[in-house]
Amino acid sequence: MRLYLFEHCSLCFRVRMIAALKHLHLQETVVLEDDSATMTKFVEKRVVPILVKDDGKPMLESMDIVHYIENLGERILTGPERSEIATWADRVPPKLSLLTWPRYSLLGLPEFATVAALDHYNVRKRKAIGDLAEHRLHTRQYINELMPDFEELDRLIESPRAVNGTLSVDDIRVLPLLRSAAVVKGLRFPTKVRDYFATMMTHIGYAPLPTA
Ligand SMILES: N[C@@H](CCC(=O)N[C@@H](CS)C(=O)NCC(=O)O)C(=O)O
Repeated sequence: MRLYLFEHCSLCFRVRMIAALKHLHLQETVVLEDDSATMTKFVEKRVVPILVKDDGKPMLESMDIVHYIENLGERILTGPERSEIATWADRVPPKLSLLTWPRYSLLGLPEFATVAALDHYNVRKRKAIGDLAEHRLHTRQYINELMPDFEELDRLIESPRAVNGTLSVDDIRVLPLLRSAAVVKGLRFPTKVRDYFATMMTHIGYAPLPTA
């Protein structure tokens, strides 16, 4: 099976995470940010993650792909889910994107390997949220606005090896968002969040992304 992804994409990391937890090796192709042709070759729109299964059929939607992989062989996400975690994971991305989107293109990631790909991303994101450098100037304010969310998560984490004590879909919701947040230089996770992030990333064999 082959996963088409952007390195910075947290939804793509959901898929990489479940594959790693299940010790399942996925072939990976990092798509250049402006390479719409590769994405639309499988599906009618520009989107990643795309999982191309062994039978050649493409699959979309990160959580559908997670469930598909989870159901191959013995299940690993056997723990309970908590609605507070799902609510947290729905609430945080819009705030987080003001910190992360202006930074991803500074990290030397493979989807930005050409000037055209880099420009494509910067133009697209500027259209979505405005001037990226301007947003970086507001870093301290945005971090301060996010800290209550991380403090809430700190109170919710039950174990550094699973947010609810036993691995569950909630871990797939949370860890990729922490991986994204960790690109922000100056954002310091509270203790339990930091331990959870470090333990889980080591467990699945991924280094954090660079910071900026
Ligand atoms: N609901 C989809 C959303 C996927 C999604 O929004 N992917 C983003 C990258 S993180 C994307 O492909 N955006 C379109 C683009 O880059 O043009 C999922 O969970 O897989």
